Amino acid sequence: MGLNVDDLSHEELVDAYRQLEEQVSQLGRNCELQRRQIKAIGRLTTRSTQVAELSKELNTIDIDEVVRIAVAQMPHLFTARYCSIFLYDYEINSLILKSHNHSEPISEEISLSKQPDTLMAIAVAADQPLLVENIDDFEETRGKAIERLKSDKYLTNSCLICPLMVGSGDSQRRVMGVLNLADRADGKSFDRDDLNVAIQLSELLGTAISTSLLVNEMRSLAETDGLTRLANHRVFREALEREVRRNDRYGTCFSLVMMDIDHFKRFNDEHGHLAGDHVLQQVSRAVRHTVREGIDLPARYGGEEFGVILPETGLTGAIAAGERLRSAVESAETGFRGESLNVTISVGLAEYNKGMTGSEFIDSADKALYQAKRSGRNQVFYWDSESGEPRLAPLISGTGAQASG
Ligand code: GH3
Ligand code: MG
Ligand code: MG
Repeated sequence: MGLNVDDLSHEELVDAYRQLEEQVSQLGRNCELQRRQIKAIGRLTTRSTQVAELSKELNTIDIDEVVRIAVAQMPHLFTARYCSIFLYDYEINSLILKSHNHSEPISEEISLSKQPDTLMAIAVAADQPLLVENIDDFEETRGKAIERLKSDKYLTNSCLICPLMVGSGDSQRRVMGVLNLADRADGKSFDRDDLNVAIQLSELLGTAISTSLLVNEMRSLAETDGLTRLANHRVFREALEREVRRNDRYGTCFSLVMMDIDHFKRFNDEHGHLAGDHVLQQVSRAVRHTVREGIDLPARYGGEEFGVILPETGLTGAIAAGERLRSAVESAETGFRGESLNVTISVGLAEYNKGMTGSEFIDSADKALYQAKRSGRNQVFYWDSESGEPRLAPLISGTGAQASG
C-alpha cells in the first residue's frame, strides 16, 4: 500500500522527509565504511602477497643474505623509513646489530639484562611485537623513560618492535633476534594492520634465521676437527687441490707447512692422554694465532700432525712462517692442572712447483719434516726442489733464532 502524500499533514511530511534524510545519510556512512573496509582488505591482500613473496626469498641458508633481504624489503612492506635487525647472542644475553638502513651509526649492542627499559628488551620480555603509536604516551603509561635507538632523525613518535621467534611451547620457544621499524613514510603512526603483519613476520624471519644458523653450525661441525677446532683433513685436502689448480692456471706461488709434535707418544705415556689432548688444543691455538687470519689455512692433518696452506707465499716467506710456528709452539703456555708442560714441533715445508699433484706436494713437505725429525727435532727443514733434497732452513732476519735441536 503506497503512501499518499496528499493525506499527510505538514508535520508528518517534515517528519517523513527527516527520516528519509537520516536513511540517506546512514546509507552514505555505510558506503564509506564499506569503501574503507574494501581498501583495507585490498591493502591486507597486497601485504599478504608481499609476505608470501618474502617468505620465498628468505628460502636461503646464508644468514647475511636473510638479514640483507629483510632489511631491504621491510621498508616497502610497512612503508617505514627506518629498519634494523639485531640478532640474539645467548652467551652474553644481548642483541647484536646485524644490519640497518639508517644513514648514521646506531647502537651496536643492547644487553637484555642491563638495559631492560629499551623497547627491544620490553618486546623480547613480552614475547610479542610491540606497537608504539606514540612513544610519549607509551612512556607515560609505563611511568618511566624508554631508551630508544639513538637517532635525531625520527620524524614521528611511532615505531614497531618485533621479536623474531622460533619454536612453539614455553620450553621450545626461543628468541632469534629483533626487527625494529621506525617512522611510517606517510607520517602516520603504525597501526593494528601493521601489527598483524609483524606477527606473521616474527615467525617467518625467526625461522629463517634459526635455519641458517643451524646449517652454519652443521657445516662448521662437518668441516672442523672436534678437539682442536681447526679445519679437518678433508677440508685441508680439498683446499690444497683448489690451490694447486689455481696455481697451475694463474701462475702465482704458494707454500705448504707440515708440523708434527715431537715425542708425543712419550708425552702421553708420562702425563696421560687428557694432558695430551689439552696440549693438542694449546698447540692448535698457537698455530691459529701465528698464521694470517682469513688467508692461510691451518688444519689438523692427523693425530698430532698439522698442516698450513700459505697462499701467495714463496719459499722465503714460508721459511719465515715455519720458524714463527716452531717458536710459537715452543713458547706456548701449555700448562695442565697446575703442571707446566711444554712440547716442541718439527716443521717441514715446501713451495709449490707447477705441475705437481697435491699428493706429490705433501710428500715433499713431509720429506723435509722427516729430515727435521732425524736431525734432532724442534727444527725447520724445507724441500729444495733444485737438488731434490731437504735442507735446514736458514735464519731469516726477524724470524728469531733457529733452534739447535
Ligand atoms: P716423533 O717425535 O717422531 O713424532 O714421535 P711421536 O711419539 O710424536 O710419534 P708417533 O707417531 O710414534 O706417536 C704419535 C703419538 O701421538 C701417538 C698418540 O699417542 C699421540 N696422539 C695422536 N693423536 C692424539 C690425540 O688426539 N690425543 C692424544 N692425547 N694423543 C694423540
Ligand atoms: Mg706423527
Ligand atoms: Mg710426533
